[in-house]
Amino acid sequence: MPIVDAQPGPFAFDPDSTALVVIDMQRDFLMPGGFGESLGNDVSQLRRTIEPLAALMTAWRGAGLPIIHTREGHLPDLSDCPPAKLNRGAPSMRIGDPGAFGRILIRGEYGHDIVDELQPLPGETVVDKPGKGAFYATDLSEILDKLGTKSLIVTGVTTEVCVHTTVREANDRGYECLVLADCVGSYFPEFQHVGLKMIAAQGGIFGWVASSPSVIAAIQ
Ligand code: C5J
Repeated sequence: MPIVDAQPGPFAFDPDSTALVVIDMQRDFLMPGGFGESLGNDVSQLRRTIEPLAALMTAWRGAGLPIIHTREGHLPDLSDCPPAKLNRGAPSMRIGDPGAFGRILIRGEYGHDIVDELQPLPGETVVDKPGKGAFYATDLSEILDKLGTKSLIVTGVTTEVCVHTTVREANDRGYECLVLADCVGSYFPEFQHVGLKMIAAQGGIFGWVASSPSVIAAIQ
């Protein structure tokens, strides 16, 4: 059983029952000129995850293990977007408004899709989610059950929002979660720091934290 050096202690996982989850690596969040940057965010804080994540995905695919990509977004008629979420961005930039890369966070738009460097391969699972957590209003549980998944390696953006929400949901559903510090990103360095600490605190209250080279080494 591969073992990864992690916080708060070693993380052991069976690759045959482990999935790599790549959360919301979408152009709307990561691209210069896009939605995230237009809100005043520093996208370089997210973009630093692209290179290590690409290397991890290559190794993960090379080992024949499953990758699950997620995208946060909504139907074009916004019927799956609660008013409380929609109105949060008013009046400047709201979900569904025209942005530099199409309507913001709307399924099918260029900005809603995953950045070129991390595009899913044909046959890989892409879960479209209307919420922050990847389990809410999706069939992720059923997908993981079919794969026989017990452990998740969690990556993506943003650390304190969709990564955290998904890890908390997964933890409550009985999954062991390892979050990779170099493959998750926040626009806010202090949230990145504290967000990771919160996961591994109190003996790993939501999971473990490690870095991608140790996972790559463990599966080779
Ligand atoms: C946000 C996300 N931050 N993927 N989405 O709205 O974390």
